[in-house]
Amino acid sequence: MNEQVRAWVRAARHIVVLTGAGMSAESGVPTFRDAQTGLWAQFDPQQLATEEAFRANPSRVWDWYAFRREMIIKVEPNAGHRALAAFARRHPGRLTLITQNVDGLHQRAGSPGVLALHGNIFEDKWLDTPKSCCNAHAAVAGSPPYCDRCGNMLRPNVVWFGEMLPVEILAAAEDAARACDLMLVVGTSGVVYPAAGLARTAAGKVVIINPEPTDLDDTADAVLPGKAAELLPQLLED
Ligand code: BJW
Repeated sequence: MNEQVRAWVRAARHIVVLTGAGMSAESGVPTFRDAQTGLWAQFDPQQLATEEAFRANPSRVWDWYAFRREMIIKVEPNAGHRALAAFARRHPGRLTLITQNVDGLHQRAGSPGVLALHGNIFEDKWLDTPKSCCNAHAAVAGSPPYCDRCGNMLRPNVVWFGEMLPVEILAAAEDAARACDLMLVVGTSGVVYPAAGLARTAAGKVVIINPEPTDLDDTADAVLPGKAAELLPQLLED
């Protein structure tokens, strides 16, 4: 089956790669939904990944993201991230990389034009619409930092449940999915929408790369049971 998929890669004029948390698992970043080690195995997403949770307990949510930032800053892109970046360098314009990950590892590996659907954990933004007094550089240090004039708080620039994805990035991802001849869906459980819906609207063949079954397997032309950092370098070498 790998040989069949390698042939599809070689023949495809426009490849879309949609990645999720499993893409970074071999770098040492926990996934969300793994039953033993996933982030949600220890924490309830509704208590951490919603605006409502942040407003109810800002320091708890801020500290959880601060903990994850400290963890992610210490890890490195893996062979899968590097294989994607190298392919894009060798084949300019042939690969569109869409990620649900907020860890920035694709960008650190050198992938150009990454469409980051769920934001960037290393950026902050104001919780409420900023007023003229809100200056992120002058925010009072705290957990979370805040504006000393109006009390507005900084929050991580990630997309929580119930929030809209960045409109232009989602539109570009949808266009790419509708125009591709091959989509590789790597390391995602496929349960979170609208990201998972991209695989269902892909114009071309869909290949799942994941050691476990996913909610998107029914839409796939091929399922490769394996790990991202092992399979991507094999599939993407010329
Ligand atoms: C490996 C591996 C290895 C391990 N190699 N693989 C339609 C139907 C149903 C519900 C909805 C719907 N449309 C919208 C919704 C609601 C909601 C949703 O999807 N809910 C479902 C959970 C039921 N969606 C939203 O709320 C979205 N917003 C939205 O729709 O706005 C529109 C709107 C707004 C208001 C009113 C009306 C409409 C926003 C979703 C935001 C998701 N945010 C999070 C948190 C980001 C910040 C943070 O990091 O804290 O994004 S949740 C979390 O899940 C994170 C991830 O990006 C996302 C996806 O998870 P992912 O990447 O798939 O990880 P896992 O852990 O689930 O899977 C890892 C996989 O890797 C596993 O399969 C492993 O086997 C595998 N793996 N090792 C390869 N080595």
